[in-house]
Amino acid sequence: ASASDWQKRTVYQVMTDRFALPPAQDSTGAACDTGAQLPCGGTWAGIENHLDYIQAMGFDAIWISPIVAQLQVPLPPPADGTAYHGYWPENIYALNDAFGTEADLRSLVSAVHGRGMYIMVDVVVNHMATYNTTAANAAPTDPLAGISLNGYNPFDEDSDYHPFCPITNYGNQTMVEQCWLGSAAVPLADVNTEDQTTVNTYYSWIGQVVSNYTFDGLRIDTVKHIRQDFWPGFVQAAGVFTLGEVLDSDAQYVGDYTNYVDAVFDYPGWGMVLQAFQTTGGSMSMLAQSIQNTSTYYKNGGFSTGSFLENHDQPRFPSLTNDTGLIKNAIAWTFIGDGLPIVYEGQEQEYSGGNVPNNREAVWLSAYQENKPMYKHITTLNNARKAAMNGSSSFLSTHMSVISTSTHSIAIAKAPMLAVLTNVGQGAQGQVSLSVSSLGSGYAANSQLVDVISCSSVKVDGSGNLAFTTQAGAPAVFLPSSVVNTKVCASV
Ligand code: ABC
Ligand code: CA
Repeated sequence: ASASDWQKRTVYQVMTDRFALPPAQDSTGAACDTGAQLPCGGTWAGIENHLDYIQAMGFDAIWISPIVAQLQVPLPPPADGTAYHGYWPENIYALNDAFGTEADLRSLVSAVHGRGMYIMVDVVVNHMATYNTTAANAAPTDPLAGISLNGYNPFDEDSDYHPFCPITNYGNQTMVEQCWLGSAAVPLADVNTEDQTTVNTYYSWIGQVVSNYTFDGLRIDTVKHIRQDFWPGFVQAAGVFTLGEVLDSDAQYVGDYTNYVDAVFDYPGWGMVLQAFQTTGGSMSMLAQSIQNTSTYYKNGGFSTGSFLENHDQPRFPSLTNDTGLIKNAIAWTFIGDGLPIVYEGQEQEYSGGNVPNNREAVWLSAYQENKPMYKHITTLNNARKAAMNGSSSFLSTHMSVISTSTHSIAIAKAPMLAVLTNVGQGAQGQVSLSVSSLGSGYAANSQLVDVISCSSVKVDGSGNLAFTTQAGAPAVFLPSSVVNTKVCASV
């Protein structure tokens, strides 16, 4: 599937080890201590068994953890834990048997496709993980001297890697590309992607992975850690949509990578969303700044971004605030804009773990309840986006734009959708009145709109202004009444 195919979708991020136990264990459950950083038992068969839960929330795509065979560390594990997350490759030609068999993976992919959904696989090509017996508790020396590359496939020789150096200065791009991530105990041996044979190995590998399992897209790990001109050949060999991780808050720096992969996670925008909604004193103008940044620095503006509030690397939003008004607004941001909306498993259950590893709670501990407030909120937002798309052929090609901002609110149009986000918070005295003036084209004077969050109707006045009230600090997401169907709001 191409970038434009993916643009019509919304994505649920599954961390495979933490989403669902295999069907046979499902009813008994299992404890999962996030702090222990050990495998908790989630599998591909488990995901397949709980696709209803994801699809009923309105998602039509999933992203799964990396699938390849992983480094095994001795137990008890070192401080950075074990490879339960899948980001410690050791053999890229074998599957991670902790997640199931090849048949299980094929079965998952075909079940996803059978529902008309897409599946994106996470891939790691910057490094192979190593366990350093000599330096585990010491300052890093040359870890390759303390490890064996026996069984690594490919890249089983020291010369397949950049000479050891830890990344100590993220401002030094050569160091970012050619030195090593990871710790002294688990150094992530940096593959020598300056070498053309190695590059070709990765290109043919990715082509095989995609065609062998018929994946629809890729989430690419550590994109800023390989030289930019490695990526176009990789993207071409993959032949499907590529969404890259460039972990940085600088929009110009991150945006530049959209010239090399199809899209990148909007990490700069994410930082601004936190600043807007983390407290009721947050800065709403940050959101306007973020929209300006994407249009300035990203290849196709916001269309070349993945929009998210949480992921497996960052503290969950409810660990920063427990104000449900703020949480609902922050989640709404993901869905009302140009970026591909992505929700990390557990957001719908209002999980509140902080930094890694505490943000990787097992979803089965929630019993997959579908009546939770955020599950319903996300469902509404997914349905609203679908309704906007079905109701207007130009929704996807229309860039979001700011209509107005005030201390506590911002009105953002992506016609026919009009969102008014606020950080007044849940404690704001009952109902709060907001008004938006000069809506402009797309929202004609006297037209009838529905706020799909409260499922109430409001009318644009004769001069094109909109006045409405919101409760408990909730966001408002308006659609013309003509495009609102009973799936979005049962009765309006
Ligand atoms: C484990 C433990 C951690 C422990 C660490 C040493 O070991 O869990 O508690 O601190 C995987 C696992 C992790 C594991 C790592 C290392 O491997 O998931 O649990 O950590 O063994 C990707 C993935 C991530 C994955 C890997 C490795 C890469 O999404 O899940 O981690 O395959 C860098 C990379 C980024 C990478 C991230 C973990 O590390 O660039 O691709 N993520 C600055 C740098 C960033 C850097 C970040 C690290 O620090 O600029 O490049 O990310 O925290 C902003 C600035 C940013 C700044 C942040 C902190 O602040 O703008 O630049 O980021 O304001
Ligand atoms: Ca590298």
